[in-house]
Amino acid sequence: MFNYEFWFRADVNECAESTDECESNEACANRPGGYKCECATGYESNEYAGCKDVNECSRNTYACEANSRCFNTEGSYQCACANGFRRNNSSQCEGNQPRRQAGGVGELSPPQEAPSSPN
Ligand SMILES: [Ca+2]
Repeated sequence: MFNYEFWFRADVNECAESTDECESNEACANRPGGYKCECATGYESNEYAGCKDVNECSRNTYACEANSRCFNTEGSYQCACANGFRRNNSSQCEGNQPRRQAGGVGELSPPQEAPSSPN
């Protein structure tokens, strides 16, 4: 016997219709008869806290140009010119005053990570 109800309801795409209840750090994946919330790009599954941000900077999975530094952000990361360097018209970090290059505070302060202190 033809199951009309199953045929009618088989292919509801909750993701496309935005009726899913995935969190902002999750990506909706449509499944037959339902959907699944998976960690979005830039996040990974954490046993205790759901999808957590990946720190690309500490994992060395970032790609920043020369003379720039990596700053972790929620769901991604950003590159900012290191101290003494400025972004030129070619979007490269060039410096004519690289005097405070090492050990200084960056031009941007990372919003979430407290600097590690020796004590
Ligand atoms: Ca990140």
